[in-house]
Amino acid sequence: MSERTLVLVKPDGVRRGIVGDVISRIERKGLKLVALELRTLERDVAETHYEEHREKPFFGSLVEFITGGPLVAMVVEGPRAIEAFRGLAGATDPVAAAPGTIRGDHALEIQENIVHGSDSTYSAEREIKLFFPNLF
Ligand code: IDP
Repeated sequence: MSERTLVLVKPDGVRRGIVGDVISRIERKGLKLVALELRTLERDVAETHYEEHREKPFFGSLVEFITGGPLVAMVVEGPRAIEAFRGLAGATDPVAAAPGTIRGDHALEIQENIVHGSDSTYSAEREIKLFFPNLF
């Protein structure tokens, strides 16, 4: 059974020219792109996207970072796409992320960790609706 996940190449990934590598890993894995957009997030969209972190000390800085330049948003589809993409991304902290993963290969900072991938079917649906309201 196929499912969908929201993937972001965050502004650090776009700035550093890693978009092609991320898309290439998604396609190599056999996952399919069903929507893709380059955009700079408005503050309210960023705050909604990260609403589960609203009370965290890094929330303000995270919103500044994610709105600080263009990002690439994608909807990716395939069998267990949520788990499959999180496997490609690696652990949240890039220092702990395994080599061979996107974060393990490209980053050192926990905030500027290149990509986002939805963490559950509930978040995937919520995030896809937020970024691509016309897809449903
Ligand atoms: P995830 O992106 O791997 O699902 P979450 O814990 O949901 O990880 O955190 C969301 C994002 O918030 C992370 O990808 C990272 O950019 C940022 N973040 C998480 N923990 C910290 C922190 O301790 N300091 C600064 N930023 C953080």
